[in-house]
Amino acid sequence: MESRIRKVVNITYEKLTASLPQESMLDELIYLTKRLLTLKNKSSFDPIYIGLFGSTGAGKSSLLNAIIDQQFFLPVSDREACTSCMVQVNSNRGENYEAKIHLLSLEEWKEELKNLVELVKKPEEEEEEEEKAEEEEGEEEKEGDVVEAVRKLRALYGKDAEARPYSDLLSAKLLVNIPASKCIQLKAAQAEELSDELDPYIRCDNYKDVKEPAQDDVGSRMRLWPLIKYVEVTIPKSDVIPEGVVFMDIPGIGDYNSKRDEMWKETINKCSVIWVISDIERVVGDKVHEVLLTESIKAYQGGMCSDIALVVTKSDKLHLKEYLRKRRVNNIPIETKHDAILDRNITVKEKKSHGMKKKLKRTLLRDSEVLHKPDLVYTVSATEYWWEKHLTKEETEIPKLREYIRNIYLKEKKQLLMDYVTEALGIVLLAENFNSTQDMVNHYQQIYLEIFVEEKIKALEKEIEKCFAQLEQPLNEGVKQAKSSHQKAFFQLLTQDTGYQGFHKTLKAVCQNNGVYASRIFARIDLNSALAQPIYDKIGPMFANIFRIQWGTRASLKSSLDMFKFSVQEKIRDVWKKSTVANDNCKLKFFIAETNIILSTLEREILKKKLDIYQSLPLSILNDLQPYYEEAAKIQGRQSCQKMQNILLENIERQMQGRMFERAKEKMKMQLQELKITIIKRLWMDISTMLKLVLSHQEEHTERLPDFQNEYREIEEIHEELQRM
Ligand SMILES: Nc1nc2c(ncn2[C@@H]2O[C@H](COP(=O)(O)OP(=O)(O)O)[C@@H](O)[C@H]2O)c(=O)[nH]1
Ligand SMILES: [Mg+2]
Repeated sequence: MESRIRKVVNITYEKLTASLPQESMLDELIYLTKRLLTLKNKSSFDPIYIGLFGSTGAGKSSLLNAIIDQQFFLPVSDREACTSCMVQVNSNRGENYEAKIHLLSLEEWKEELKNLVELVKKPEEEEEEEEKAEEEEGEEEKEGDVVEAVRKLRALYGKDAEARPYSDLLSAKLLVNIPASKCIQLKAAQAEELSDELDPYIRCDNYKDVKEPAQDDVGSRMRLWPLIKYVEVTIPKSDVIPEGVVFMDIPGIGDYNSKRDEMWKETINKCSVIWVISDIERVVGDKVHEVLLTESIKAYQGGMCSDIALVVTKSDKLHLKEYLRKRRVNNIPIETKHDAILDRNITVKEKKSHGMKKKLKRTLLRDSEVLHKPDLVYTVSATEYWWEKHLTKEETEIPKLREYIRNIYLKEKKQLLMDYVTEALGIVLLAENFNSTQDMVNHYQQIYLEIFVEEKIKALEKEIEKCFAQLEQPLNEGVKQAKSSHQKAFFQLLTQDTGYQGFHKTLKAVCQNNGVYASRIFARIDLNSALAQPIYDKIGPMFANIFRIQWGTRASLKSSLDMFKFSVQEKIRDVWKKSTVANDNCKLKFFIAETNIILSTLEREILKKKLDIYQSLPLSILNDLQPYYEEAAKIQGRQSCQKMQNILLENIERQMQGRMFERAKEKMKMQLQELKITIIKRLWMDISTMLKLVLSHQEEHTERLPDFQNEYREIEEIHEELQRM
């Protein structure tokens, strides 16, 4: 269907441009050609992003390899050996496997360097005692933030880099060259070959043995990893993954570097589907995936996400004897590992689906589509997909996930195609229209229509205000809640009696990064969002209701827009019927098609704006707290940890009791107000332009366009077929 419609659009364009006069084109013709050209050049539809969201080691890369049916493609991490950067997997029509490694610019690196140096700084004399204990402990906590910072510095500046001051490092030459393009491109004919090439860049385990700056090629490659911003890989067209699907491998906690962290957030928000990935041995009890689920629900609320699932990995990891001993119910006898795996899969699914539904219901609407999916939880095994030792391919559930992707893909693609066809229909109708010298309505009817539309837009503005006003009460309740609650997690962090010695460094990093820090030990810390959470908890369902796009209810923005559209379309049908002017229905059809396009374009823009509105709360809070973060970040010397805690606690408490939350609320309301104005302005402009095109008194043009009857019929046919699907 896509190629059929593209063909018609191309033919229409050729026909039109061939017949156009060279000079003094009428406005209508200019408009028409421009629209058609835009449509023709829309080379591919927006990709559909699927996010695999999980901690390092959860099995994301292995899962992706299985899904794309390439056993050795994305490097798999054995014991923390791979950097946890974001990886984007596309497919294209080419023959090759390609990778692009995007690097931080020198400026972006310098910004990170400053924070890293602070983090690894040697203790000043007064602090020494505090620190000594920590150093002794150091060896044990390999994953710590400080250890990671040291690794990065050593990779780029050589041995003992952590002992050098910032100014020194700033002027030092990096042991690697950053290519001017900030991008390294690799290409290979085979998946494995590319994987081998990619591997040294993102592996970071061997640097420790490299004492001296390795100037050779491989050594240099192995030092680049701290600079990687993200990696983009492209696989050739594949039978298992439809074109236009993009996978995003998203590490669980975000990133220390603010540029990367920004990207991390953006990426989550552009995913249509988010899979929270969790290891089966951790999924029960471990809380990490709960945090990830909360992040995903935020993306569902604020971003493009319309579907969430929990994918539990490594279902093959099972010790039969242990499992049997722990298993309580004995009604179904289990003898083989195969049976035990499947048995556990069922239990995990039941338990996790239940928990997820409970959590989703708290923030989303009861009739949200995601709550009514047959499967919320998948239990997969990437290893067994290749081995088939205990499980069949079907039982690894990899094919099931592919089916899932296919369904999402078809659903979204159908919608995109529908929009495209509707637009084509409108344009061809407009072209047909051009030749007609008949007026659609008489002069009075025209004025009458214009007034009608103007009034309807005014009424719509009121409706939108009413719609947004529904947030007022939950917002107020949220502010009240935020002020009175002691926001446990948040205060726990700040008042932590540091059982963990490196805590004050973490706290320092939190302050340096304005309250947001992806710590290896404490997972993601985001003080501003944590403070806003009680408000989010209160407004959640209503916010979802207002911005819902599936089944509009009376309370939603979409239903106000729909009502507006229907009443305007109804009116023009009415006027057209009563028109005394002799008339074909070509103009009427154009009008209907064009209003549909205007409104659906607007809806897509609203979806994008939604994110700004949703994020306005923590941004406003950050704005109020910034001076105190800065103040605390400067603290040095004896008992710096205690001092930092005091500054933060005192000031945050004061701000909380002051108007911080009210200001956040006002910011959100302001954003809503802005959205309303944008909607009204856009509608007014687009609809009056369209009315002018349809209703303006037509004079006999000297130019005549060719006949587009055939093209029109073909497009209409496709349109109907799509509707029946
Ligand atoms: N037994 C088993 N191990 C797996 C499976 N998938 C991944 N792993 C192992 O888990 C570790 C981390 O996997 P990786 O895909 O790199 O995780 P990522 O960091 O999330 O990308 C590696 O040692 C893999 O071999 C699985 O299905 N079964
Ligand atoms: Mg990985």
